[in-house]
Amino acid sequence: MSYVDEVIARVVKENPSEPEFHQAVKEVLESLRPVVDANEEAFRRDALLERIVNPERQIKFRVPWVDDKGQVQVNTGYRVQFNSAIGPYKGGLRLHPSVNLGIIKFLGFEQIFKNSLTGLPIGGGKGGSDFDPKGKSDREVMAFCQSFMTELCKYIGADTDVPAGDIGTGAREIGYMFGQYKRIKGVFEGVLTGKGLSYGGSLVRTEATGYGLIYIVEELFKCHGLSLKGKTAAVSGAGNVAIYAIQKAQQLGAKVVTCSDSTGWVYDPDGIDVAALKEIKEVKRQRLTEYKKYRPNSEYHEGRGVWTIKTDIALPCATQNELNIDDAKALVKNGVIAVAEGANMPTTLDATEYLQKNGVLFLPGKAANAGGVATSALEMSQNSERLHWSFEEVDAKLKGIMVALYHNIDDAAKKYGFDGNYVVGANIAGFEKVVNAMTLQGIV
Ligand code: NDP
Ligand code: 2IT
Repeated sequence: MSYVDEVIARVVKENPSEPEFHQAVKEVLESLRPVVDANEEAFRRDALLERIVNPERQIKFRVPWVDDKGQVQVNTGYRVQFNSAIGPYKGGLRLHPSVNLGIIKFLGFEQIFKNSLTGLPIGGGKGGSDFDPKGKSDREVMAFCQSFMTELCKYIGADTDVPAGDIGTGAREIGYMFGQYKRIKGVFEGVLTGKGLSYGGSLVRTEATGYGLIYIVEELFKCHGLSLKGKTAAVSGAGNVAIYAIQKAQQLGAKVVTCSDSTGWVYDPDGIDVAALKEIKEVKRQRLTEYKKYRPNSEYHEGRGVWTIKTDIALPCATQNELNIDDAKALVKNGVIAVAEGANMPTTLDATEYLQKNGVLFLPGKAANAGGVATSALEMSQNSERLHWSFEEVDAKLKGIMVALYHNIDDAAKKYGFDGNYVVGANIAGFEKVVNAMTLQGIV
């Protein structure tokens, strides 16, 4: 059996009931075959792949908090510190009832390669809890965040592990967590990113993942003699990533006609109204059923369906495995040109393969959504030098990072004979830097 196959089999055996983690490991290791085959003896001797698929540390803890009725609730908290070869652990905190160890491990594993691709000195980590912020009062969210941080603060720090937002964790949650960290540790430091602008946050961090997604699609299009102007796009999700992807796509002349949330989806033939979407989701925290009140010409449908609409570009920005093989077939049938992942692993493995085989330009999440964590690293830099950069300065740096990232993965794909396969390109380019750092640091 090849080394890659052996390690995949071992991961599946040793981590039962973690299908998302298996999926992420398979996708990465499969595409590393050319590199691993070329270095098999040395990699085997150093157990390189076994080390890369095993987190350096995983922390699981109890999070008790009191709800508004005086009832004690208990959630489970996680932080997986996956790989610190190239910098302090860095990655978001997901708050969603579906969270379990396998999901946090898949996200942490992806984060290693994504963070490497940004070109910045950040290692890979991820955390979160099965707490559901939906329908909770601000006081309850604060109670949860304070209890969560009371335990998490023992393991993180500005130079060791720097969490940030993800699904369910936005500016409000980061604020409560930062306040509690500072109170317990007595230190004002850049221990979290995505902070408010009044206490050390960076301009553009809120917009960064969505903007970065569109910047890399713009570069992909440019290199294929295409333009975003006049193109139509389907977006899924209606959260942080989706909202700012829609905003930037529209600024650059594309028309985004869909968005979705966990219960339904919207089709707006005139283009999604971003101001209305922000009001509904960021301010009022309501469901997308409200959208029709702002835009009477739009349609709301229960369930899922954004990928059935004929568009030039598809941007999955909600969650893992939300674009399956049937969706991929519908997109191809409708002549989609490109799919770029704003979310982490939103496309199933067979759907990815189908899209690529049918000539669709496909940008994987670890490349396409890296603008968020890249800007988090820029927030860390600003915190370290105790300075605050302008919007234009951060935005220009973000754009530069996304353009360089595109060429990095494009070059890596070409170098190994997989021209145009950005999954292979991203995995190899991300892996090479981490492996180099691990090798130079010895067996740790
Ligand atoms: P948000 O919580 O802001 O938004 C998530 C959106 O997706 C919401 O509209 C939510 O619906 C919907 N959604 C979440 N879970 C499901 C589900 N199980 N089924 C259907 N819809 C769902 O999160 P983000 O926008 O921050 O994150 C979206 C994706 O992007 C995630 O995969 C995340 O890991 C990834 N990502 C985020 C980055 C960031 O900087 N925030 C950076 C890189 C990647 P509802 O409104 O009903 O809750
Ligand atoms: O998946 C991701 O890259 C994020 N949720 C952002 C992580 C970060 O540290 O900014």
